[in-house]
Amino acid sequence: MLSYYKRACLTRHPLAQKLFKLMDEKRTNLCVALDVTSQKQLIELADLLGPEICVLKTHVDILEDFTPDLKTTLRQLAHKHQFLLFEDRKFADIGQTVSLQYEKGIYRIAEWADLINAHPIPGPGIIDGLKQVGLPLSRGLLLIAEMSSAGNLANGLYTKKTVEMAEEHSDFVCGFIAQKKLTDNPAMIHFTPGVKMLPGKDSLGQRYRTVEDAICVQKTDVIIVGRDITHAADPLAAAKMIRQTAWDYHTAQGKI
Ligand code: 5BU
Repeated sequence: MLSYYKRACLTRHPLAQKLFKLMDEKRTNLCVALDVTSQKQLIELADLLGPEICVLKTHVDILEDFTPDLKTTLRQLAHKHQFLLFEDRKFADIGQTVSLQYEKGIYRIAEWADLINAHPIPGPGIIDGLKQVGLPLSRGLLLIAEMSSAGNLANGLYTKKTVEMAEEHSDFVCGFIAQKKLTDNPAMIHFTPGVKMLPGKDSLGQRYRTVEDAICVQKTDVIIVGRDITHAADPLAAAKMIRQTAWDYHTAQGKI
């Protein structure tokens, strides 16, 4: 197994290099999903949990009090605690439309988010549209190759074609949202949502695998954890525990 440091040397994608080095130096492969609806909550949690994470995942469109200065605050926190910002926008339209959704509108995602993701369903034009905006800014795109939710349609040939599409656009695509490792290409980073300390599901189709399963069995790189941290009685203690557990499993895989 290659270390994240070695993988940083094996990719020419500037953002992937940055993330691999950050994970290696900070010793964390935890991405926290802060699905909160007020800016105050988002900023407080980002500041509190920032030291534990490699990536902060947001859904800015669920904020009820969004103001444009949030992007400056998030960038300052990302710099202070050394994490990347990932807006989980799940783009899914034709190239022309997604390029506008990425660059324009009230959220101006391209200005502040290091990472974004997209459904490959529209075909490679979606990558070209996003790349046009993101490549000059050294941003990165994750393709959604698999989902965590019950009954989802992203499997089999769809997932296989997604991997091919990513490889063909590896100047901008730096990895996947997936439930397991999909390629041996060391440049591609696998992010896995639907992770908790204990397995289970929620009442709306979300399915959870454990940290151990995600890292040791499915061989993913980064675990995305939301409510197991944000809904814990002590979010910082939960984040510290999950971070340590995930890193211990990672190092036990011989990736050090
Ligand atoms: P949770 O609270 O740990 O269930 O949050 C999971 C987050 O990951 C949430 O923000 C989802 O939008 C996101 N997610 C997911 O759960 N499953 C997927 O397949 C994808 C994203 Br893609």
